[in-house]
Amino acid sequence: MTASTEQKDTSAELFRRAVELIPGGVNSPVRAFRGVGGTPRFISEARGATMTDVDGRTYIDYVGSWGPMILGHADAEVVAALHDALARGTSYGAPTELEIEMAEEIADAVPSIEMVRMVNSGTEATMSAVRLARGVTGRTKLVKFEGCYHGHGDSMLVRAGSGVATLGLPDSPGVPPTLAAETLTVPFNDADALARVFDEHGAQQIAAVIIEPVVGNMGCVAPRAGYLQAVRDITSRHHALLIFDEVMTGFRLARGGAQELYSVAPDITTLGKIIGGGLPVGAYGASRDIMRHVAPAGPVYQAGTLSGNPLAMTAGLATLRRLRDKSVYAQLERAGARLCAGLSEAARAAGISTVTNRVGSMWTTFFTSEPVNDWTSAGKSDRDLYGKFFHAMLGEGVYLAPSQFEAGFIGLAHTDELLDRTVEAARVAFARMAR
Ligand code: HOZ
Repeated sequence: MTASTEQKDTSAELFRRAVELIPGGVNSPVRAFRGVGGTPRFISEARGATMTDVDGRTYIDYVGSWGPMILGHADAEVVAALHDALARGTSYGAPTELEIEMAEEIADAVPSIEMVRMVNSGTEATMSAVRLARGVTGRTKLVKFEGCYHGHGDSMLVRAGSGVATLGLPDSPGVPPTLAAETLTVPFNDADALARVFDEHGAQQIAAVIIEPVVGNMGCVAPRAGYLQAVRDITSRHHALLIFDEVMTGFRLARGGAQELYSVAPDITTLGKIIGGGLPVGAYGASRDIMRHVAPAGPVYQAGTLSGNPLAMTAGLATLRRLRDKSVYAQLERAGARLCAGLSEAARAAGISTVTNRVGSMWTTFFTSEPVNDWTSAGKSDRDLYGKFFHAMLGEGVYLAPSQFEAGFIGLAHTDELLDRTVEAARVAFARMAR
């Protein structure tokens, strides 16, 4: 290739600068591309279902900021609402009516939530939910599931999915062993294993069980029929609280999240992503009886200067109000089915073994021939093949999660034409991989 025809790689130049100043060159590990090799694309703008990098290459985007962009990037209504809000100031550190409207919207949508506290990220929401569960029950132990990820709080970084799994890290240094010992782990989709942990560790010690009701952080993994109800029954029997981490699934799988889809009510729910419409946000909510323990109503302390931030509330409300129209979920279901059927067929045609898991608009293609329903089976996926697929798709203009252990997200801006283009790109990618 002559110098004049060489493709510019401004992303690589920016990454070289970034690694000098930011650990690993990124502000969140997975986006460093270590799970797939190569250097991350630096993004200059995004619109609808596409993102454009600093060299002007445009990609059909299935990361969607890891879930929030259900309406698509730079949605006109969200942007207009934000413009309007910006002119009135960006943060007050004092209450606003917007926060009440957000709480009303969430309580109206999510069956088990009567009261809600806004925070600034999903990590903050899960940390706060676990503290609340411990405060309410007076017990200390937490049960989580192998490969589930609930942010980077100390109690949750035990056998975690997402970036921890992507980087193949053992449990993180910096988490005090005494605290890690308070977290017990069991396989997802195995109700007997959960029952055994309650038998072995004494129901009196276990404050809560935290679960992604549909896992996104080992790739997309659905609960088996009846599994979530079994988890509900076991926790109720032992008077432990059940926390559904719906940071990914909330307002995505249904307006009321996975708990609406599967008709299972947790005690505490954590939310994030979509409820901020692309701005930093999280929330946790529960019955009045549980939430009255949170300060200043009760003694369980949790606070935040930017909590309920007016810009985040504005973007979130503009997004959530559009999701009141439940036909959006039928549209997302159709889009998910169209994409995943196409991807599976394209892999089959190329003779490549894949399993594509999907619930609504969350999906993952695993490179394995066995069903993927827990961390052990997800871990059998061929990550080298995923990396090849990822880069072949990137070359064809499709931006997938740069890790096997993350879900893909479809939004309302993914038109049939874009979905079909993605399947065509996959045909090319799989054919290249099969050579
Ligand atoms: N770990 C998050 C998704 N499961 C976000 C990763 C990122 O933003 O890089």
